[in-house]
Amino acid sequence: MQRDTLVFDIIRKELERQRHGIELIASENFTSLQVMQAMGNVMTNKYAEGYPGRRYYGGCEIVDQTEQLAIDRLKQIFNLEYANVQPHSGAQANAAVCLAVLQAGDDILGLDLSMGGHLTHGSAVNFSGKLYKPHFYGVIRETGYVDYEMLEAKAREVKPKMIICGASAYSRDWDYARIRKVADEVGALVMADIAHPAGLIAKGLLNDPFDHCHFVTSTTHKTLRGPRGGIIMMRKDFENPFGLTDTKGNIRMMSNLLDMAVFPGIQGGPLEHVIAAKAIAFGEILSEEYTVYAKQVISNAQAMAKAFVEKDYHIISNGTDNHLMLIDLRNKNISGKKAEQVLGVADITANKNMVPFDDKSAFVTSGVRFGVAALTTRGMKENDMQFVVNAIDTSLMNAGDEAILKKVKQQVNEYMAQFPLYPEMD
Ligand code: DSN
Repeated sequence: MQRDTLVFDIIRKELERQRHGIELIASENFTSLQVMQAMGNVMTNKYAEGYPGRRYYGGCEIVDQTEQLAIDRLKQIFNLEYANVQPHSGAQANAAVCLAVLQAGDDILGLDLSMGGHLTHGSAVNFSGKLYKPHFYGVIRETGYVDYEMLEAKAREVKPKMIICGASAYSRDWDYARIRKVADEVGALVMADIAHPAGLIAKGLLNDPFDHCHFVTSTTHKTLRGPRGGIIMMRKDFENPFGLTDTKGNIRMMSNLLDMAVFPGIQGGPLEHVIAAKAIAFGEILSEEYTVYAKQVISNAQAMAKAFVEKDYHIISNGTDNHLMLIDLRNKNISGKKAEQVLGVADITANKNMVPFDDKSAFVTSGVRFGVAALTTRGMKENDMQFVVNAIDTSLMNAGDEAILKKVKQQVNEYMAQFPLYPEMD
């Protein structure tokens, strides 16, 4: 076949875009070259429905090795009894847990999407809000912290089958023990979705959810810095408490029900090339180098938050424990939508985000979310955060001035040249 230069030229442009800009999308990161190389190889050719050692296709003995390695390394990172590395995404991981433990119409309780939660935690437009009966808790208006009293009151009122904790725009740590306590009281299971802070939890820099939550799910491409994908984990396997059975009517261990929920429940063939890349990323996470990285992520986020506060930006909860922060722009007279667009002109990539108790729609929003996982991978340190905040502030305060935005863009491009990205690709 002729080489498709049209597509490869576009890919090249994306590489240049990533190199030149300031990447602040909290859910993004830059994988290592070896993680990317593992994603583009012959394993993409292989069908491997089933699990290592018990597949529905011949010729799986080699891909079994990488999948087993990914499972073993993930278990080592978080000290687990069970890991499933096949979910194609975090949403699939959450869907599989729901399929394994819930019946259609069951009550679930999660953090409201408009308060920092996630689509798969019960949103009306997602399977989780369509198949199950969703209820929500929020954050405290004055402090921006999760309202645990509201969570407990809701749990006692609706007696959900599952309480979901975790968020996509929440900068504080979680009290998993408190959530488990009320869950036990009302007979609920607990699922923690740690997609955002997983890499920081891996290194003990945030509270450990595993002893308190029955299930823990994550993506692998945010702070974990692996390929795009999902995972499901349990520190301890257990017999399902709702008497749910497999197709033969047998009560099964949760590990078994979770495996069956991923395949054949919601997915077909696993992406063995991506699983090989997950194995590599998990190996990297076990290294001392990654420990240094994870600590730097938190230091950078705190330096960035401080610089924003000094410029009178309103960070929800007034700071951060993790890699991200959510900023309410209402005192700056610019919407999240406009901020995202203006920053884009200056080669600063971020996303508009609703803030708690927002008076604007999800398409406009009053807020913007910033995360530092990607910039930290590029080698930026605390003192670089001041440049980033200055560039953001200058852009937002001169939103209508093309000449100033062009100048900021030029400064951004020059600054980022100090932090080479994938030099091997030249
Ligand atoms: N889209 C992801 C995020 O940006 O947080 C969540 O799915």
